[in-house]
Amino acid sequence: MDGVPFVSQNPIPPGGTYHYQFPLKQSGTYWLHSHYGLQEQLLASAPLILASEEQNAKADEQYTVLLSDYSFTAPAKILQQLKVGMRGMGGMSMKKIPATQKLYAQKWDESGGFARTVVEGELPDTDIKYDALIANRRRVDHPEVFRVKPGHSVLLRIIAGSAATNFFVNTEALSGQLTAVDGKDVEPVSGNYFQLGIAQRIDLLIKVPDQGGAFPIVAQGEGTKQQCGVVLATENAKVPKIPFQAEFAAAGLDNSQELQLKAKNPLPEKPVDRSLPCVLGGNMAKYYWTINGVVYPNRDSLDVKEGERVEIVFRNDTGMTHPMHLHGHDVQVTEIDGTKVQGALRDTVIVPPKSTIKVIFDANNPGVWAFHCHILYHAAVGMFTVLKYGGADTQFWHPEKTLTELSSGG
Ligand SMILES: [Cu+2]
Repeated sequence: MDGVPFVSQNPIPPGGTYHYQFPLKQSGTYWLHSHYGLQEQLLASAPLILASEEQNAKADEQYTVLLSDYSFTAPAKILQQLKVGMRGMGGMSMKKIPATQKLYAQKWDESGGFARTVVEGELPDTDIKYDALIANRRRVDHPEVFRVKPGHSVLLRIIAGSAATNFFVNTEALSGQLTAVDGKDVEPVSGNYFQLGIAQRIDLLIKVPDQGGAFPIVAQGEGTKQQCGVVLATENAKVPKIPFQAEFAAAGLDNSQELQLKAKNPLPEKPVDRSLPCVLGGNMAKYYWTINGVVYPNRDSLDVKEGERVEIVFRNDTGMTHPMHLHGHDVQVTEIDGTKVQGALRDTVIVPPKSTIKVIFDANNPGVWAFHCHILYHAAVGMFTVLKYGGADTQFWHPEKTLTELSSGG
């Protein structure tokens, strides 16, 4: 029961009720959102935290931060403007100005972990200029303040619930440990600057200094200076102002973080029974985005059989990063641009421009499952397909109705 209209259920009609029932097989940081039309952009979303005793024991306090992007323009109008090449509300022309500029990016070093650095580079391609980025529905001039105790360990569950914004999360003075991604534990990695793609989650374990104080946790959007955040503050600490804009725009997400991640509980060794190519293509000017050269719903499903070990080979032929999300399964990253890794288990995999990334999963959850780019407007124009098990119940799968759903505006 994952709520995808015309894939695994019918939409919930206005005034209707639907009971979702599912056994809890997992724990961790998740979120939920409308999968109908463009409603997700209207903040029809919420955190879904499945806490386990093991996770609760990790920290003295826990807080959840839901990051979103916000526009005063109706989502249907945003999509329409993208289609006529206006590149969102900023009215940017189609051709990117190639001039390089100073950008914030993530660097890795063995001693300190992930940190922020300044590089010379071009702005990454993004679709939309938003009016604001928000954290727990608040702008950065009015951030949520979590009152924490000096010396306490804090588990921050950070969720990129954005429609079209990839983030960098900056814990500034508080270096932390990345302990889980997409609800699944990884071998802890330290640092204070982390990548977080659309729909992904990171769990950060942070220690409040014994002397107390106020500590902003800031999330900056890829390709923009815009930022949002929350503040951890001990009693009586003066809460500092977080600026709306960072000094430099943030670079594009890349593979540097993913290359360092190791699943705590990797999938068992097993030969691959089936390899599914997943070529990401499209055209920014005409604004269509494809999987294996075709747009949804004009396409076949990707088919698997129960019990198989399946590999997906993502190859991104476009100039944009695509956060690829598979419903109903956790995939493990096994190869990044030719480098083999025992990577993280995830449900959303960032595929940067020109990258090839391999993941594996076990086909152990029969059904018809949505598989799509989690940039809302990419999925809406066709960067979407389904993973279908042989013999699965397809009673709700009506690809053609997806178009009706979209034209109704959401
Ligand atoms: Cu995409």
